[in-house]
Amino acid sequence: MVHVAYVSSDSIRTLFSDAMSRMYQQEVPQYGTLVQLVADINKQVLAREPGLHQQLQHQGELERLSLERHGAIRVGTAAELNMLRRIFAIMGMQPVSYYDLSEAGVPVHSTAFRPVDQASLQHNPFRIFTSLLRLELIEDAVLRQQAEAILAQRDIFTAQARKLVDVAEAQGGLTDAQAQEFVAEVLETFRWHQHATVDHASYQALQNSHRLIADVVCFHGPHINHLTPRSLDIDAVQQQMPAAGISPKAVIEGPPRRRCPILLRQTSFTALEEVVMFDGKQAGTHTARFGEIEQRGMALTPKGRDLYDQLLSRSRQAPAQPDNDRHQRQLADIFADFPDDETSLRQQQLGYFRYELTDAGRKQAAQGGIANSDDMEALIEAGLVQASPITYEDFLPVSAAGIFQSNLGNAGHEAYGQNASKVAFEQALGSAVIDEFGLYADMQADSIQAVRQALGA
Ligand code: OOG
Ligand code: NI
Repeated sequence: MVHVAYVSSDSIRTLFSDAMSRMYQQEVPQYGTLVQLVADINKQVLAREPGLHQQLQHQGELERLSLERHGAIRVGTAAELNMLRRIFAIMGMQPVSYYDLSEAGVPVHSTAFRPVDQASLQHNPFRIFTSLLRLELIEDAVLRQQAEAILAQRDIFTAQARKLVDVAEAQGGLTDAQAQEFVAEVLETFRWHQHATVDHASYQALQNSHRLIADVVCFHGPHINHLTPRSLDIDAVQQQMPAAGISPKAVIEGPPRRRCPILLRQTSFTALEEVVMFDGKQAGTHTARFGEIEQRGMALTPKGRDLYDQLLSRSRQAPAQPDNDRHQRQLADIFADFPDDETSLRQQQLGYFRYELTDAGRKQAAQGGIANSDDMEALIEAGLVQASPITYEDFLPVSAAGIFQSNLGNAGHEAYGQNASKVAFEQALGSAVIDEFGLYADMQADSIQAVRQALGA
């Protein structure tokens, strides 16, 4: 029997994220400028902070630094979301977490497709924040039916992409040639289309209901609306963007700058106004596509996340500040209540950590271990074990809403009356979403288990 080798899903994801990056830099030249700015600042930070350089190297994150980016798309139907789940699975990306944005006046709910195990994350952590339009939130019944009818007519996938998904699922993988073709075909789904699928009046009516609805409904496909490189100093990027000719949103979302970074900080540049042809003839404009930067910190436990949510909501009740500097100072004052050293974060079980033997610990293990290898804090104290924070790989709904909003212009929308609808989302998706806390807890538990096994007498 001939043995056919299939390409790993990790490699397919890298092919895909590279292709996306190339396409987006061509489509949105400012994104290329942003990537360059982020890379320059990352280089400066690594030169300035040897400790951080060493930590990233130790965690295997140095190689993935320039690879790290996320993207976002918005789809209109359950069938589209369902097909995306099958496509992303071939790239080793699973749906993690459920995000309800309706509370923030954005008529979508979302998940993030991303790699989940340690080795795959290290290989390439590329993820796609994927939102499904909630048509039931369009108040006007006639408009709602019109939107449904328009969406029912489009197929956002090429015939060959559909065929290759079937092939991959049937044979359990793709050959090298098939993987190349699969990535090229899937890329078509995320390409920008200058021609809207509707006339200008329909676009305007949908736009008036909510700008996001027009963005999802009036085009051939879910154009990638941003890509996001990973920055090691988001404050510096925010500050230097204007000089590079990029206009950033007013404030950085998420927690303030800290000694021990937590969760995720994000900022973006505002959307481009692009020429669109309606009905093949009438020119107009549409704004949807932008660029974003992220800085990632430690994943928090449910207890840590509660504290974060509490402090964040306290900061949102405080008076809005006119600029990012003052916003950050106010945030920092409020977050003074969040411990900012690794020992406290660990001992108070606010963050997730990966435990491993030190050189002394390995020596001890080789000499037969020790009687009590259960208490990680005692082992750290004894110099046998070290702990390093586990990086947060997910998203924050309040920050995501801020990113959405900054790119929908000033025409905000009040909160939608309906509640989160995780069940409906999972039904559309065709599977449950994975609980993010479970993933981090497992990583931490596995590392503790490995230490105990190695040290146990
Ligand atoms: C997604 C906005 C959310 C993030 O990084 O939080 C997001 C969108 O605008 O479609 O990408
Ligand atoms: Ni984003």
